Amino acid sequence: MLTALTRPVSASIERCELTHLERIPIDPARARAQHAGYERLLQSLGVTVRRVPGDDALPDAVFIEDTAVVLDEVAIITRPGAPSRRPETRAVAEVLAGYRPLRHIEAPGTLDGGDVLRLGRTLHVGRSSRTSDAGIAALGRIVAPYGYRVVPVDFMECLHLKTAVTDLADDLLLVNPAWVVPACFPGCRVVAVHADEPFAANAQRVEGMVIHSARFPRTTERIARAGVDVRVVETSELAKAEGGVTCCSLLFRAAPPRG
Ligand code: CIR
Repeated sequence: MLTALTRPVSASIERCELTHLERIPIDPARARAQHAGYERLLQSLGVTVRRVPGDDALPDAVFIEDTAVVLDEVAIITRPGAPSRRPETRAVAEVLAGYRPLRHIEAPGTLDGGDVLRLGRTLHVGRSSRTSDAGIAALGRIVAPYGYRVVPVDFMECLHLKTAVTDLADDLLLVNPAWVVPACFPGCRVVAVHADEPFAANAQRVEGMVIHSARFPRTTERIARAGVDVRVVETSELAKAEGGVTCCSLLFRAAPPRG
């Protein structure tokens, strides 16, 4: 059973962190409607959606991916790179504790879940303005006993590694080659984003399917041509807050919660 933890759009989303985008007005009601569409799509694909309680004091709370890295064996609660986002982890940890043993990234390390791309037993971790070498090293120490290896990856011009590259299948990646070098992921075939759609490399695998943003039709077409079953969802309002599709959930295989 696949479970997705999501978190509601905060009334304060207009005060979100922004790194590579200009601030433009965000309509929280429209963002909520798009987020609900995303949750409905997950449900239609057979995913159990569980909402972590919202908190209007936390503008970026909807981007729950950044607060944890959930593996089959353990969940790692992150220490987000943006100080404004650190209080987001508490409520997520409370819910995740029902599904996995918890470990934590401790100060001074920082790590955002959006920088962690898991390919099999390898965690590719982007070095970013949010994720520090100390955070990457701490993650490596936590996951090594479970048989995972951590590989740091350099990328540029976007917020998180998973803005630049995500997986479409076990050996197939969706990449913006201007932002991350595909050779960082040996043995994988690559679908490149359309040149007019640089932000299109963020897609989310759900069972045999992939969720992609309706903002990038030319890249969606390339994904479909690669033989991938792709479903689209509106994300224009959340994109103004520098969010994509993966960042709106923590997706993991779960037995029913323990407590
Ligand atoms: C931030 O800057 O932290 C948020 N406004 C957007 C986070 C998006 N997260 C993600 O792509 N994993």
